[in-house]
Amino acid sequence: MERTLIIVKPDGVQRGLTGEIIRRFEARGLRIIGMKFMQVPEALAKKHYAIHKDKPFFDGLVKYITSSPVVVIAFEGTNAVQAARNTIGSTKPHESPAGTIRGDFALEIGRNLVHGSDGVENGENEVALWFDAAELVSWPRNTDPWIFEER
Ligand code: DAT
Ligand code: MG
Repeated sequence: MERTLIIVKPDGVQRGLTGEIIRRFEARGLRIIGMKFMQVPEALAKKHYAIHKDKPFFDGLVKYITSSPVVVIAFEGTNAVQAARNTIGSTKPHESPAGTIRGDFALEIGRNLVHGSDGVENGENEVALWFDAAELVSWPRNTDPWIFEER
């Protein structure tokens, strides 16, 4: 079972799109295993975006994600990482197809509403970075057999 870290970024929360964004992942079939509302500490933002630390947009990215509260969700599911990325859309919202979160609600790269892990290993690592083990709940959802095929 894969894990993916989703963040409703400050613009998503400020614009009142938190519910709409979570709804799409939930409707897709992903199972919530952790969720919290928080102001992101600068040190955590820098760790999360460490891969971009030498990019010209790094400082702006850290400023954006720490500028106002976010909602962080850990999801679990088969193919969770790629499925969530497809639900989110492209990094540049104006190139993102209609029907995706960014394609439906965003226009600019620096206001792209939502984060999702970009690989299976990153999904594991990001969930571990943002959540303590005690904040994650492992639970059998009654609809699981209707969403996850038995193998
Ligand atoms: P994504 O959020 O689609 O996973 P990413 O991991 O490549 O995209 O980059 C993280 C964030 O950094 C992205 O959501 C917006 C910002 N970003 C990426 N490339 C950028 C660029 N060329 N100019 C400005 N901001 C950029
Ligand atoms: Mg990314």
